[in-house]
Amino acid sequence: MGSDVRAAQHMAHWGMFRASVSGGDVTEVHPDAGDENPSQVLGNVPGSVRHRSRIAGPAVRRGWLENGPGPSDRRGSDEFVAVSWDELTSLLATELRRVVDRYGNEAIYGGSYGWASAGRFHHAQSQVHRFLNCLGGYTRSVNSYSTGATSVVMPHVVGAHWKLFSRSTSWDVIAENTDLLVAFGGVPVKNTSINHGGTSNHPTEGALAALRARGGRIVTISPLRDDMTGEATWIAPIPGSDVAVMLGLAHVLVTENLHDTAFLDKYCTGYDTFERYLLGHTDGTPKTAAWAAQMSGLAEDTIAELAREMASRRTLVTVTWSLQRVKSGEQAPWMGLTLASMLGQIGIPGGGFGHGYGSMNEPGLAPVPYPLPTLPQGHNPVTTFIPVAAISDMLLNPGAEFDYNGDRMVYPDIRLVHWAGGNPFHHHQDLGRLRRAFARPDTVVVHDPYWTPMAKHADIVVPSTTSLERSDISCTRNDPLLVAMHPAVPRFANSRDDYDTFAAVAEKLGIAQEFTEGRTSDEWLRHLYRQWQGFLESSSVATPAFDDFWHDGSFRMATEDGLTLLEDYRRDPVAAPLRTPSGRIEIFSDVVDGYGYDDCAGHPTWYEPEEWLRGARAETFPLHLIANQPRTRLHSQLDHGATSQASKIQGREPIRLHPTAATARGIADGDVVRVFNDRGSCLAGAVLDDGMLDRVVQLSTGAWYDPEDPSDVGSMCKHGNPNVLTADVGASSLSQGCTGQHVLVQIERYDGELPPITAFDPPTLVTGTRSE
Ligand SMILES: Nc1nc2c(c(=O)[nH]1)N[C@H]1C(S)=C(S)[C@@H](COP(=O)(O)OP(=O)(O)OC[C@H]3O[C@@H](n4cnc5c(=O)[nH]c(N)nc54)[C@H](O)[C@@H]3O)O[C@H]1N2
Ligand SMILES: Nc1nc2c(c(=O)[nH]1)N[C@H]1C(S)=C(S)[C@@H](COP(=O)(O)OP(=O)(O)OC[C@H]3O[C@@H](n4cnc5c(=O)[nH]c(N)nc54)[C@H](O)[C@@H]3O)O[C@H]1N2
Ligand SMILES: [Mo]
Repeated sequence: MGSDVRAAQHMAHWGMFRASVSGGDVTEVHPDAGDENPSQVLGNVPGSVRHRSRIAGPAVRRGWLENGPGPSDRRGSDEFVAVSWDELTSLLATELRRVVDRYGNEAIYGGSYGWASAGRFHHAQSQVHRFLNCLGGYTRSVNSYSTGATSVVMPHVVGAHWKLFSRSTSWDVIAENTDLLVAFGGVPVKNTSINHGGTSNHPTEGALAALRARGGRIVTISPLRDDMTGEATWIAPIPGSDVAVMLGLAHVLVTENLHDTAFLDKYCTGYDTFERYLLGHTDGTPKTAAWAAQMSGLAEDTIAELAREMASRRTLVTVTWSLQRVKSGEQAPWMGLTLASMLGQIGIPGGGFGHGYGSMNEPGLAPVPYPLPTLPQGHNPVTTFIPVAAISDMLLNPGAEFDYNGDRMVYPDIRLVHWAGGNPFHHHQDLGRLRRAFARPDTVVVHDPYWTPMAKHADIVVPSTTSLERSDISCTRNDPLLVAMHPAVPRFANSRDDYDTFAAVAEKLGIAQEFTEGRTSDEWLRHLYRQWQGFLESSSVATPAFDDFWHDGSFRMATEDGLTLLEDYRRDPVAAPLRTPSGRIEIFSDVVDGYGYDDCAGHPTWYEPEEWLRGARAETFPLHLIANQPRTRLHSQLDHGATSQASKIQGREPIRLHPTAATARGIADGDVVRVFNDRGSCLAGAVLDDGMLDRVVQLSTGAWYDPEDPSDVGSMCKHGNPNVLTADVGASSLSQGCTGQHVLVQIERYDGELPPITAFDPPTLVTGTRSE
């Protein structure tokens, strides 16, 4: 391979860059000149292509190869046998055929949740879904781990949820017009590194600075001070108490007659019912500032004064997505919108409501007004689905009933799980339970470039290329650039593009023509581009020829600048009604009320969570762990990269804790600690920080799950994955959304001998007798 030093242009979810290459790997990354604030996550890329954790060739779990398909608790501890590509594709085709013939397509779980890589054609989920659709369909998943509660409740409340992000008030409008930004969950700039499908600029920090320079004030409401960078007033309620704080603010508005009744009358429905609850007429508890202070640990005056200030200035209320990734997660965005409605500034530049500023590099960025090139996924005739975070429930309880968004549904009996581009051992809660769940199906198929814990739990392991090894086109809804992703390096070892793998399996199954339509991947890129071009031409938008685009490297699309969320609706609620039953903002939803759930009423409601500091569980597990997104990487991706590794303490994921909590436990900065509760335990490296509540600790997601004893499902994770601790429960009967953000724990100094990190070592791989 030699030292072929060039600089191929590439797009990752965390930014656009050029990659210098030598010896078949990336040696340096050069952020795109157009990016005003490039992400440090780029630092994980050098060395990633040929890292020892890459899967070098097709592999099959020994027990599966020897005994055939069937449930097995050896998943995750068995060794693997290296096989040829021909053997792998034959085994996979035969097994898919067996499951479809014997149990029907419903028995294949193809939800395959996960972020995979940027690039519209090689997008792993699109590939696996298209492939399985050609085979006759699969049980799918709906919603996301990101916004599981929001995506179910907000359509009832405002008739949409994506629109809240993709058509949110733009950063420019906020910088120019907002006087007071009240940010529940802060605006953590670390998270604005990322947008799905890539992102060419990072304007958040600049926008916040411009807002301050204009005299705007920022109030950040979060257990962690650094959820906001730069000058701001920091208010730290105990985690999980935000809805109580918002109710307290609302109570002050009503009792001091500061709420906008004209707005509530004209644009909302059901405010009166909500107000009776707020004032305590329905449950005997007025949600006063004093009550909210008691729930949240804040001072009563802090709440009352903030409410008055909010009513007196151009105020934007924003709620991060983290606030809905908890039990009763529907309530915070619903109540945030209700609070903004009471202030009456929705649809006015710089006022109103926002959801997800600082959660993703999407809210606040201008959207592209037309569709983007997309690989068609075909039609799935199987109607069975699960809310995405019900994976363990489904696998453990076939035939059991569950609630979801007004329906009573039944879990299918899954025989084969097919995953490409996701890592459930990153994303799911209660990993011990997940391991028991993954022991149930007959077959688990995983495509990944790396020996992630998910790949180590598979029966059939399909080595994928990384996006750096292939050509693709990237773009995303709230970014102007369509980008040519030029391959930076040759394919690693015996890996293959997922597309080529699916094409080979499709050939063996007799569905090659349906899947490939006779195109190679390069032909698909041209095809998708030309299709998109044709669509734009019909709207009189000029685009370059494919070859020019490919050569130039990018094409700048038009964007809709200067948006204000729900501006149209405010201007004319009759001409531009919301897609709710009433056409208005539903502070009270008859539909949700009609479901009769005891954990999600018809209006925003305060529900005491189980995992919180004021509950009974805190007597045993007295620290509130925030399992938030990692600053140093995207989820579990490239955890072995330089930026991620630089943050580790003795190889373990850093856990931040307050000096008071540390001293009480004899823990010093840099010590390794054991974090535990009744579900599991992990090691982590202590970092002392007084910018947090003293009973809060913070351990981000994403350290590769690394059990001390892989054959024991409850084994301690040596590396610091917080999902060994989190509860596998849905947000409510309405959404069943992911609740991984919060969990109560206890911590102690770890004085035992430190077990070595083995997460990035490939499993034992024996060479099979068979060859290509
Ligand atoms: N406790 C707790 N848990 C959480 C959260 C939380 O707040 N707290 N947050 C949740 C959220 S919001 C999310 S979105 C999820 C994220 O969970 P995931 O999206 O599952 O996490 P990733 O690490 O991004 O996994 C992507 C995988 O795709 C692989 N990959 C990359 N490119 C390709 C490709 O081209 N082909 C194939 N086949 N594979 C590829 C990567 O190597 C990686 O293993 O985690 C959730 N989990
Ligand atoms: N660098 C980086 N950026 C990312 C990701 C990543 O993995 N790495 N993942 C991306 C993805 S897929 C998603 S969905 C988004 C997720 O976006 P979010 O869900 O908004 O992100 P988190 O970092 O989990 O949480 C944001 C902050 O909320 C605060 N918080 C937690 N609980 C509470 C609470 O009860 N009350 C209040 N007031 N604040 C609380 C935490 O201190 C935390 O830092 O991030 C995206 N951005
Ligand atoms: Mo997410």
